[in-house]
Amino acid sequence: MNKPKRYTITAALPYTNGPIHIGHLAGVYVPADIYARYLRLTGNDVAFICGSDEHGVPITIKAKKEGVSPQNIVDKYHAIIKKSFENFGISFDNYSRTSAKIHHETASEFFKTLYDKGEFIEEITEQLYDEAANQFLADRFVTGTCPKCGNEEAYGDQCEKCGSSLNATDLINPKSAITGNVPTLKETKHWYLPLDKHESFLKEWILNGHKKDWKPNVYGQVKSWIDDGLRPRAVTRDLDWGISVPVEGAEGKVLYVWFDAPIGYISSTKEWAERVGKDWKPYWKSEDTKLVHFIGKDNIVFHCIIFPAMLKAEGSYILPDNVPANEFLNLEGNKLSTSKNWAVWLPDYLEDFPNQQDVLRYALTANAPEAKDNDFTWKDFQARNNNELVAIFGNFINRVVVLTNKYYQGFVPAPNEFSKIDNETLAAVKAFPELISSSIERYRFREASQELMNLARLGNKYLADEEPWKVIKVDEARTQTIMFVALQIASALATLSEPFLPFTSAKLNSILNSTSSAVETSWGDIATKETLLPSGHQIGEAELLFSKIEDDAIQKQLDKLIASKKANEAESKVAEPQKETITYEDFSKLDIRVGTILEAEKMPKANKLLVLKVDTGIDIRTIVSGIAESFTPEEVIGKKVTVLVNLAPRTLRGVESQGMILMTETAEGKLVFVNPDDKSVTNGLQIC
Ligand code: B3M
Ligand code: ZN
Repeated sequence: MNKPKRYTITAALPYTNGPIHIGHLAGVYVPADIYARYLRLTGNDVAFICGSDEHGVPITIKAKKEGVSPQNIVDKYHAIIKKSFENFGISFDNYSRTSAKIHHETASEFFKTLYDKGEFIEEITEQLYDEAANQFLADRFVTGTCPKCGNEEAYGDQCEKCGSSLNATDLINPKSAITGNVPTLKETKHWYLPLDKHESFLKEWILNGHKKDWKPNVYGQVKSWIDDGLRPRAVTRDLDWGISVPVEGAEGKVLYVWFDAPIGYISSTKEWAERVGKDWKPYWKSEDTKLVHFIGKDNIVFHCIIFPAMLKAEGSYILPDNVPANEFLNLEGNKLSTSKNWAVWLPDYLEDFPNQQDVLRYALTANAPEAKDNDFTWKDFQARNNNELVAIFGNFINRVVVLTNKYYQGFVPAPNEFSKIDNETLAAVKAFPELISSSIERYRFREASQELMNLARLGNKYLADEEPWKVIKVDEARTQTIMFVALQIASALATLSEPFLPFTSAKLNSILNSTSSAVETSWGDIATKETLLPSGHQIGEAELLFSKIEDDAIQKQLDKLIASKKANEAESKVAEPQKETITYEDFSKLDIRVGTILEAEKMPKANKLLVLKVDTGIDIRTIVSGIAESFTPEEVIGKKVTVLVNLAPRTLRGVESQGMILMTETAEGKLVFVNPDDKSVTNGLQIC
């Protein structure tokens, strides 16, 4: 697209079923904020939009768990999340919520428009139903095995492992998340968005269009869905929490959360425009607007296929120019998990590291999961702070400010003749805005943050090489020039760091006294202006920008995680109650023998299953065993095992399993072969 007239930047609306953690910040909000701040700083018209996603099953489930109303839950977490964003300097122009009246109206109207245009299919189908809970089971109310990848914990609308978007009835072995029961089928009427009808448009727009510049992870996922063929998707649900379906004959039904939530971007924009006296429409309807959605990888299908199909069907909206979705961030080698409390919650972080928002922002950006899942470790966090922010950025600024105050009472000195090094250094500084811009505009925020650090490195090296603290003793004129050059670098850093380190940038601008219009520096000035901080300008006193993080502060965080791990183990250690007593006759029916595993291989497309050939002493037979997550095939070949040989055969993924290997599961969830001498096999563990 030509240079856009304005930008609409959206960041995924967080579910208000808990506070937010570093994974959310790294994946979505920090990159979106860097992008928005950068665009504002370079003089663009920007609407940076977000809000709380307050509908959907996760919220109802949380409310049920806590025995309070869903409203209660969303009010609580909306406030907490909003505060966290403010605390971390996420500079939304508007942060709304999907329970707002303006959103209910906008989403209802959107649905009505599509309904009136005949864009939906109305259909009565059999849906999963929990007889005991008296409720239809959609989305996260039902879990089961993903038909695509075999993940046994897929949800009714999506598999988080392979990213597939699912219908609840697609799940193999579905189970109610409310009661644990196996659901029955019951008829109900719903409205479907015929994605198949939009397939050729989506193909044209994404695959043949200019979307090849989308990130490979995003483009690849979208392509594979389109290649698989799209199917109609229900956009209504039988639930009592959400936006009522605004047509007749839809009593007791609400809009599917993924139908209403993306419309939340539009309602939040309307709310903002109303507040600041602007017209919202160009931000969503004008072809010269660039629309960019920042999301995590589990939201790709909704933003690249379903929402664009909705917008296209409506007819008057623009489509996203890019959807720079990130992969996931792990924490100390494990998947972030709310239920296992394996996370760093933002409110907790701020309590332990007050006023150190920029450190986390920087560590998360420098290590962002842009192209693949990445690991956050506290050691890396400490190193980013101590070795980069403190030792390079902070050290450089501190030296410049301290020496300027010491030698010149805080006044920028007049330079004398520039040496070759001075000229090269000043020229190198001028190249940085373009370098950083280019990375940001290609959504490479890690790279951009490293370029920023390279500028600080350049300053640090310049001072270390020129040694003004030595030169001052012999050559005052030369010292003036060195300090003048160093002050120009400091000024460039103050401006260029703003998108990444907004708190530091503000502090540095105040130290350099560069907020008044006479010396205020814009992004573009750095490359074009001869001088950023003119001689005679007076700067303020030195103040530390960053401080060293000691080992004990890091150990405290690691201890917290160890405590979470222990709590999880203790929870899962609760011994199963003893089963009912059986007679000797019952027992004697079991034919249990010692056997040896002769061969083992992974079952294709199933994460948990190994196909084994076992010598039972009476024959050699095939047994399919759910141990693939604990053992590689190589590890089990040759192992002596206990086998239940007269278990009725069962076919698993087309392979007949003729028996069962006896195993037990340790408190850490690791499967082990039954061998009471094995240290990890403790009393009370059940044979499974
Ligand atoms: N609430 C899902 C999530 O947090 C979601 C995003 C909505 S964006 C319109 O994964
Ligand atoms: Zn899957």
